[in-house]
Amino acid sequence: MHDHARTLTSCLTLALALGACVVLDPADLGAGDLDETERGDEAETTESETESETESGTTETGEPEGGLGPWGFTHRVLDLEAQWLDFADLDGDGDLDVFAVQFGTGSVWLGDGAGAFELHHQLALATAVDSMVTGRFLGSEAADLIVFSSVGDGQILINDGSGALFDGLEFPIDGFHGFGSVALDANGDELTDLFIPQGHGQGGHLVHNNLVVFEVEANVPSPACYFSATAVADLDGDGRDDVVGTGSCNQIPGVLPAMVYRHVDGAFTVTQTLAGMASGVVEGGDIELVDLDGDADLDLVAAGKGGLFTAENLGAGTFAEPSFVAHDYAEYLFGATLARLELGPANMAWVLQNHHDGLDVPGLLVPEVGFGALSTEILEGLDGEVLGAHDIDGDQAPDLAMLVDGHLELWLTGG
Ligand SMILES: [Ca+2]
Ligand SMILES: [Ca+2]
Ligand SMILES: [Ca+2]
Ligand SMILES: [Ca+2]
Repeated sequence: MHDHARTLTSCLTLALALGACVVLDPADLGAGDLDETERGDEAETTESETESETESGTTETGEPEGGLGPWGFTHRVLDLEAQWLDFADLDGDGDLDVFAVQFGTGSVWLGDGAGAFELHHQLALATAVDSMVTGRFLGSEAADLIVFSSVGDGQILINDGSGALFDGLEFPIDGFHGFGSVALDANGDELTDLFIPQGHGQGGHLVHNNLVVFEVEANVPSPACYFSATAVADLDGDGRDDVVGTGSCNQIPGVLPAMVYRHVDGAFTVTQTLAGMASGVVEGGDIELVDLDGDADLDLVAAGKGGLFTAENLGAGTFAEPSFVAHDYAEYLFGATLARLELGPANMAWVLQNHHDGLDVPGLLVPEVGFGALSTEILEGLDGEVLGAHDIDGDQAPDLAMLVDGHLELWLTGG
């Protein structure tokens, strides 16, 4: 176990753009308090842990019925209830684990690398949670978390190295925070920093982390009224992570661009603005960076109205103007979540879902040769919220995670 007081500085000072500042007593984070917290959690969670131990090995493996079954995916309904969850390797064994939130309690479920999870640790949360970032906030190998609510402040959860998390500190956020922060290494020091996208014209904030002392390094404009999605990679190879973002507005203007943010001459700034060619709009949907053409440069994919935008990375973090590839899944207009899967070796496709009422059947978008068109398959039997695509079973191909009636369900690539 790590020395919990090892690297915590004498205080946490978090000064975001609007001047919020919190200073905490390091005694609040001492090892004694952790032990007390752990004992308390154990006492409170004995029943559910026992339940988990008896049921963790009995995750139901159903025969594929619709959904991704025709593409060779195996369906699993897990005995893992949550209002919200996300994936990260929390015990450092290389297998993805789950951090799940249910009624104010956060639970760590350790993955076995084959699609089953076992309850490992629980703690009470100070805030509601609808997004999280993971990273090396204290410089230790194990991933720490910062969990966020779109309507309130965040909370830092420190990992003891085994995947047990203990209550760290509040992470106050001023302003709208509905689309989640992203973790990145903005200065190459291998400590995890944050990019905080906001709304209401508040732009985005690059927040530098120095052992959980956070300070705003740069403020940048948002692509539109709101950031709707962001993606991170070191696009220009300078050792500092860069950001691409899309935005949206309540009233759609003529052009909603995607923006590229990179470090130029020591400043984090907008280096490119990309508007769609076909419709003039790159709107509201998810964005990701993936190599589409096999040249090892990460290209850009964004969900737009009635299709996907793709933009080729020309090298050094500069993109060609986007191309629009229409699909015929006409109901999926705004705010679409994209989850990239592989239907075979190097054969990518996207599950597309938006969150509008009554539209909970995701569609599968399959590129045709040369990416000139996307065929659409309605995925009957795949009801629920798409959580994302992650390689959960360790075969290097992404699996699909969904939240269905408050339970985690998986579509695994392997048998
Ligand atoms: Ca793990
Ligand atoms: Ca860079
Ligand atoms: Ca490429
Ligand atoms: Ca997989």
